[in-house]
Amino acid sequence: KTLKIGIIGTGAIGQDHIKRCANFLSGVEVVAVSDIDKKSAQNAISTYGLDAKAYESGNDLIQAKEVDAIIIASSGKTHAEYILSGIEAKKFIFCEKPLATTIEECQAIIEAEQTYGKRLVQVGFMRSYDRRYQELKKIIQDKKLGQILMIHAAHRNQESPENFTSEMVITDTLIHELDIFRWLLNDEFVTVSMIPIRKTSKAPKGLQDPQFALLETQSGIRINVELFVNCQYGYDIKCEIVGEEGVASLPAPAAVSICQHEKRYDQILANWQDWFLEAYNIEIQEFINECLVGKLQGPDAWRGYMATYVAEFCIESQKKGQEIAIPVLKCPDFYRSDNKIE
Ligand code: NAD
Ligand code: ISE
Repeated sequence: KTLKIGIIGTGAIGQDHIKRCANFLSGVEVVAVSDIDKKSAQNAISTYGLDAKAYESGNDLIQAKEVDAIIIASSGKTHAEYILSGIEAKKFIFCEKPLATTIEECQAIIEAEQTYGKRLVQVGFMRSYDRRYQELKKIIQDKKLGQILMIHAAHRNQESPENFTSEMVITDTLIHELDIFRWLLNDEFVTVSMIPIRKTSKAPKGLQDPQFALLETQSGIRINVELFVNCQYGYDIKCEIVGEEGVASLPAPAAVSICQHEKRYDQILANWQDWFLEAYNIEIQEFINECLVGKLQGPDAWRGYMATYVAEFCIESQKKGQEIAIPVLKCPDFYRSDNKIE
C-alpha cells in the first residue's frame, strides 16, 4: 500500500520532508505540493523529480481527491487554518511545530478533532523519536537516577534569521523544550521566569539573545534552559538530567574527528537538519505507516496545545520581567486513551 501525500510549504523543512519521502522512506508518494510562493512549489517538483501536481492554494491541495494525507510545513501562523480544513476533509495531518500560534487556535483544533471522534492530527515534535532522548526517558522511568531534581539544558543555533524576534526565541526555539520535558518527565510546568542575559554583539539589533528560561514542574523539578540563537560555533542541544543518585546527559551526534598540526579536534554539526536527521526520518516513516493502518500514535494535538499554552506564559514573563504561574490544565480523556505522554 502507498500513502499519497500532499505537502504544503516548500521552504526549508518542507523540502527536507519531500526529499526524505521521495528518496529514503517507504510506502509513500508525494502527489501534490503547494506554497504561497508558486515558484518554490514548482522548483520542489523539478528538484526532487516528483510526479506531483502544484496546487494554487493549500486548501485546494487539502481537498484534492488523490491526496490521502497532508504534511503542513508552511510558516507557523498558517497552521491552524490548514489543520482545521484538513480535519473537515477527514484527512490525516502531520503539522510541523507549532500546532498553532495562539491558545484559541489550538483549542479550536482539539475541539474539531474531538468532534470528529478520531485522531487525525500529529505535531512535528521530532525529539521524542530521537534515540538519545528515548534512552534518557527510559533511565528516568526505570528510576536509575532516583528522583529527578533538576535539568540543565541549552538550545543553541549558529545564527538567527534576520527577522527573528525575542518572542520567537520562545515560540520557535524554546517550544521544543516545552514539549520534550513534559514528555520526558510526565510532569506539567507550574511557573516560568524568562531572564534576559548580557546581549551578544553578534545578535541583530532588537533581539534579546541569549536568554534563560527557568521552569518549575508540578513535582518540584527545576529546569533551566539557555537559549542562545547566535552562538556562532554551530548547532547544539544540551540536556543534563540531575537525580538524587546520578546524572544523565544527552550526547551530541557523533561527527568526524580530525588530527592535524599536532592537535585533535571534532567537527560540530551546524544545523538541526543534521543533528536530528534520524529522528525526522523515523518520525515521518512512522506517520506514513500509521496513516496506512488508520491509527496515529505520534505527538498529538494536546501536546501541541500544551507547548503553545506554556509558551504564552513564557511570553508574559518575558514582557513583565517576573515569574509567572502557569495553571495546570486537565488533559481530555480523548487524548489520554491512545496517546498518554508516558
Ligand atoms: P521557511 O520559511 O523556510 O518555509 C516556510 C514556507 O512556507 C515558505 O516556502 C513560504 O513561502 C511558505 N508559506 C508561507 N505562507 C504560506 C501559506 N499561507 N500557504 C502555503 N505556504 C506558505 O520555514 P521553515 O524553516 O521550513 O519552517 C516551516 C515550519 O516548520 C515552521 O512552522 C517551523 O517552526 C517548522 N520547523 C520545524 C522544525 C523542527 O525541527 N521540527 C525545523 C524547522 C522548521
Ligand atoms: C527550528 O525552527 C526548529 O524547529 C529546530 O528544531 C530548532 O532547533 C531551531 O531552533 C528552530 O529555529
